[in-house]
Amino acid sequence: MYSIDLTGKTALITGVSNKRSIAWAIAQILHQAGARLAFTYRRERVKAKIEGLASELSGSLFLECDVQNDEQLKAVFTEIDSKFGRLDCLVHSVAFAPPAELGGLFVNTSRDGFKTALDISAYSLIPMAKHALPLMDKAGGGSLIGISYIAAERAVPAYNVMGTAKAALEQIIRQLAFELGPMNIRVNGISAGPIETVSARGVPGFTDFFSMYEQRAPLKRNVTQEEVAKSALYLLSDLGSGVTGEIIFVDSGFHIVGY
Ligand code: 1JT
Repeated sequence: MYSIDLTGKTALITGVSNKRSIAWAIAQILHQAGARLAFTYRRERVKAKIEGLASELSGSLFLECDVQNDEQLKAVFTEIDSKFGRLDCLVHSVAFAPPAELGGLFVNTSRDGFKTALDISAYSLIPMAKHALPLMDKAGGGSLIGISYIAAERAVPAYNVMGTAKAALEQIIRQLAFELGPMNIRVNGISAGPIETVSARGVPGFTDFFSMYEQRAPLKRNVTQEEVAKSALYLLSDLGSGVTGEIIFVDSGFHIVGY
């Protein structure tokens, strides 16, 4: 019999900002599987919110981490090493682009907007993997995941520079999978369908995408955070042991449709 038991394992979860966050659904499912969790938050204001959410997840660590800050990134892993002594799973679920970059014309993408979007949404996985490596090596291996979107490989209106960032993220996933494979560290991505998170709600035209999936996707509905979390659990646990460098679509099958 195969089962998922993460007792004695530890996971670092980035990108929880509220109860609708994809990362929050992943945190809950990893907790149910028995993992000890560490959360990073961007600002002190968000810390209280995450601590409130995670209050039932006893033994969790809460660490400040602006992914654009090298010292903070490093400190997160030093802290995990001293409190947990190992790391088995890492969830990269952070993305940002300045609001002006989404919804308008892609030709108007600013140099600063491009730098910010790619720095936060794609580059950040590289130093995370670097610092996770010795901790995962101690544990005999590990599993990292990132969250992507179909705009990484197709032209999607309004998503603009975030599509550029997701394309970079997906290649970073493959390059890291190649480099960390010999240490038994797997790196994969989940390409999610549109989900009504707080960051998505602020995007002009987002609701149109929601109804398009209901009409065109094979499953004739949208996906939930929990459905993304179930695939995350598979990739982060031993069930995904032979899988690395892969991007799995959790999108009601939308990406296979040709009309
Ligand atoms: C960001 C935002 C990253 C919204 C995001 C995102 N990844 C997915 N979404 C939802 C979305 C947004 C658009 C879209 C489809 C889905 C907002 C803040 C910056 C980071 O267009 C088709 C625009």
